[in-house]
Amino acid sequence: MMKNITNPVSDEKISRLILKSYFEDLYDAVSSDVIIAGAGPSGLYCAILLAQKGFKVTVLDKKLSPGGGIWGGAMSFNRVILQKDVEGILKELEIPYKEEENALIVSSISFASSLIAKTTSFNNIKIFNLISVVDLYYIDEKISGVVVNNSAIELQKLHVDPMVLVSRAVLDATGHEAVLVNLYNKRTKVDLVNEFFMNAEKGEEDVINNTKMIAPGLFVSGMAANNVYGGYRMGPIFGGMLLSGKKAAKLISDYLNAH
Ligand code: 48F
Repeated sequence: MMKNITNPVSDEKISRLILKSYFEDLYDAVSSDVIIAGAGPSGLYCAILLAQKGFKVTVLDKKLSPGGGIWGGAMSFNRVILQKDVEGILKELEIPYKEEENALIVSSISFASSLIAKTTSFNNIKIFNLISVVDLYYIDEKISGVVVNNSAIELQKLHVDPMVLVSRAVLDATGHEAVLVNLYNKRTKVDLVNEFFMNAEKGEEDVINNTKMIAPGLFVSGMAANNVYGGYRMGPIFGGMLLSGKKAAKLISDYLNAH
């Protein structure tokens, strides 16, 4: 009988190729210029802009799918809204949109998948899902990387020691939880305020203004920034998240160029 597949791949080869490829990348990610914790809109867009400037970037997300809060749209209705201010960014990322009432309507599925596809198109960005940041790495009085563990191990609360990935700068883009800033706050008090009530117009301004350097080497963007500084929370509107990622990329590249 004629075979449909003329280049069959054995199970043994599948295992070998996957392990070799994955661990080559993970080995390479032991040291980067920037580690971004959280693959939501602010983290992913920041990664893209830093990679365009030539920095070596590692993106870590604890969940199965990168994309953070984009996928869910609004109350599970798969649409999100962006301000016309970011129309240029949507064009650059090749994300289709429709304009109505002076606002842009975007499918959350095309937004998340295009942002992820763009991120994975850079050789100098390594993206790892199912890896949780569990602590900060602090050397010479500056944040110098993160402590990580496998998310399944974290979920099961197994007693398995984590490992360190080093970097010259770290971005907390973990969304509402602001995980890294909270970890920093456990050792050195930061004025952590917690996000304020829902207000799209105020929250979207706040998220850009609150994108800052928290301590030498540690930056915060996106919803995490509003959580830290008491900015208003917001629903399925995402222009501020992209502009926060853009501001974080500028702050981080200025910091890296100066150190
Ligand atoms: O929450 P998220 O999408 O971050 P964002 O860039 O965007 C916020 C919006 O999605 C939304 C909003 C719209 O206006 O307000 O909330 O601020 O993505 C955060 C990502 O961080 C991951 C998490 O799985 C999510 O994908 N994350 C959280 N904790 C950790 C983590 C951790 N400890 N280690 C690694 N990733």
